Amino acid sequence: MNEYVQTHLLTATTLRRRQAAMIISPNLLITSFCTLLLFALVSCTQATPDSISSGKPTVTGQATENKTGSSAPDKRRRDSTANHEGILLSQTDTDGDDLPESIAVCETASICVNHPALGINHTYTNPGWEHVVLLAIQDTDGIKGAEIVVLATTTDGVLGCICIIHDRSQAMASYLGPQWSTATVKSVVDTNGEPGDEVVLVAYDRRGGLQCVCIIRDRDGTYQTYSDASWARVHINWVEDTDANPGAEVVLEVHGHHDTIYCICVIHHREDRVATYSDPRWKAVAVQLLIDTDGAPGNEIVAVYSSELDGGVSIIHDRPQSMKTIAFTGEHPSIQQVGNYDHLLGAELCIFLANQHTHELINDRSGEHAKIDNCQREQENTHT
Ligand SMILES: [Ca+2]
Ligand SMILES: [Ca+2]
Ligand SMILES: [Ca+2]
Ligand SMILES: [Ca+2]
Repeated sequence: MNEYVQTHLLTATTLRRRQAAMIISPNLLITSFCTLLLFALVSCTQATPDSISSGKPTVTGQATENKTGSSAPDKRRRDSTANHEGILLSQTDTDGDDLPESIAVCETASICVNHPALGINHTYTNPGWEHVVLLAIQDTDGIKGAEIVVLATTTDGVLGCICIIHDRSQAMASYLGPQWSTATVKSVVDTNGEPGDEVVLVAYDRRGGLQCVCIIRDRDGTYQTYSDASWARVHINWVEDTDANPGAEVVLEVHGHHDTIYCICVIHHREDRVATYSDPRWKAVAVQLLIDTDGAPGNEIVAVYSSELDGGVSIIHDRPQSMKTIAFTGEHPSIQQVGNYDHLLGAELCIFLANQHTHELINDRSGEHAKIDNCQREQENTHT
């Protein structure tokens, strides 16, 4: 559970990242990419029928608004050494006047917003906070000016809130579910196609039990929770569009209890539904990449799975909600290269079969796979 502790949330590099999935779990992403690049062997066996279903989210919650902004001059020293995580300093327009404000964590438990044009500071804090991490500075409400997303920890060492500072109105919206003891923000990105970026997070209770994957819709001050009794652990490495409808989908790799693989589940926040993809052959499964493989709208979710001796590749078409699994008996295929081999829309997957020491090219459109000498394309200058 240590990986979920909020102190591991962010690095200073977040400022430059476009997506919070990258922002907040750089290690996870790196792992994924390494898996891809190193052509790690993932093993499994047969391909079988898919189980696909749709679910509904369970609960909604609401923010509590605090007018905690103050215009007192900031006399406090910025303690940069105490804030080795999150964004340390940013110059971003927070009040919509097109002039950049200077936003920083001051001391360890306040956010200071300096308005050089006005010559004033706004300081946001709460008496119960011991530590704050500045997660993102993005528009979350659809109104001009960036909001400031922070994670506050209380003096008891538990989650104080995921708070969003609206500097324009000097208000702070506090998001905290009843059982949220720690939380990891995974992404701040538009998930519903409506103005403003949503905050995607995973919340845990005091014992480290999964509470929810939650999406804060700051525009109307609510959050939506997605959870299921069968979900024991979730990994979120991808928050990207999969259905060609506005807004990014949240791709979950869900483990059930007793460490079984439960599903690759996709949250469609725009429609408040969860698409569930699973296969009894998956003993281990990992999403390798999202890419269009069929030439039809929407990126496919490409996963490699393994069972004991066998393995395969599962391609999820999230827009039509279908899944195609290609199994390799006695092999643990690894994806070596992905690209447009046949010059028709959609990428092909070149895989390596270690036992036979052969390569195969998977064509998702035809559903076929065939041996290929190697993964080099005829002309490496062809677009991918
Ligand atoms: Ca805004
Ligand atoms: Ca939105
Ligand atoms: Ca979408
Ligand atoms: Ca597609």
